[in-house]
Amino acid sequence: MKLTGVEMRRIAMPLVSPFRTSFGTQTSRDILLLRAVTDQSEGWGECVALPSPVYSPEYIDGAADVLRRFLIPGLAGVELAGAHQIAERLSGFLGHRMALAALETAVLDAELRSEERSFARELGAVHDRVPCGVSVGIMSSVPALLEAVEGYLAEGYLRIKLKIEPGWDVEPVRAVRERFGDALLLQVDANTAYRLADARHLARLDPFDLLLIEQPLPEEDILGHADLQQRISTPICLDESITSAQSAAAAIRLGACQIVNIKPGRVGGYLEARRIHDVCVAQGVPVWCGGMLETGLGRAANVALAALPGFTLPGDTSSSRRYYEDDITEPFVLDEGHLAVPQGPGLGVLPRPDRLAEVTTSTEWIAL
Ligand code: OSB
Ligand code: MG
Repeated sequence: MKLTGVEMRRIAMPLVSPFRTSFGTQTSRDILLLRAVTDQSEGWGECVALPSPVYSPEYIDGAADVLRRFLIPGLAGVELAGAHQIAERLSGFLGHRMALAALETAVLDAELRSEERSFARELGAVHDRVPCGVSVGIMSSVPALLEAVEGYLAEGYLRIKLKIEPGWDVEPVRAVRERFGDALLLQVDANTAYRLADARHLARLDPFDLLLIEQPLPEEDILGHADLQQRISTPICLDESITSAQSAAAAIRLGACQIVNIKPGRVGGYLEARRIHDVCVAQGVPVWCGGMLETGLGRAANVALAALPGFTLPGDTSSSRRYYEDDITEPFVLDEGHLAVPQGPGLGVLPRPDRLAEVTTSTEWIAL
């Protein structure tokens, strides 16, 4: 298989409601899509980089630049036995995992489509549907939060994740727990908003029987998470800190987390995501599939990944309508709290041409 070129396409997608986290508020999404064209077929990849480097060091224009200058040209003239050779081939270029993940995904999709194999089968999925949670942003008031959570529960979501930050933590958690009861699967995500000195404050979340607290401390503070875990009983789950199977193994060994959030974009692609899954299974650490407000393209691959056996907690794999009124693919629809794993070749979904044209803001063809 040889790559003949890659189309880089930017799309603008309004969100159905603003999404506020400890690092900022998103009201619409500016997304980079890749369409990889090989001598045999073509495939799609969605880059999860945000417009600015506030969740990870990557940002969309930076991802587009490194793809255009280094990653895509790095595959010129290369005969690939498969997409699994891409990461090794480009290993001289450091970092930029979200950019790399998008490229590897697009080529893997092309490869699998030409061989009529699905992502689910290729990754090792063992379920045909996956249980879904929903990530609920920081709200203007506790009543507004309770109303949002009530709506999501009515839709069937099986687990609620509340975004927290200093000033929006114990009270919203208490209110949700009191209103919806002890049986609700509830967890929180701080997106690095605390410091180890906040340990006593974070211990105030312990009585609420949370499934986990996601990434309380900064990305590089692995030892801080290990120390914090000694001082709180809520299990720590890492998101931002886990950038590879190697960093996952180290974090687990050091006692920095008991649970891992796997986001393929953050770790350089679905193949590395599967390696993290394998490391965690070997260590008895539960994993779940995170999300980056993906369109149906990224969601299709995430849902396939979430069907691997070690994904024992509901993921941030919500329905299309939680994010977008009109997704670019056929919408993912929640059925009794689950999404069906796509079974068709490759991602099993394609952008609808009319909708894609409507949301496209620019396209660029990189010929090899
Ligand atoms: O920390 O999990 C996160 C969205 C953007 C950036 C970071 C995160 C998130 C989410 C949303 O929590 C998850 C989703 O896609 O629903
Ligand atoms: Mg997170």
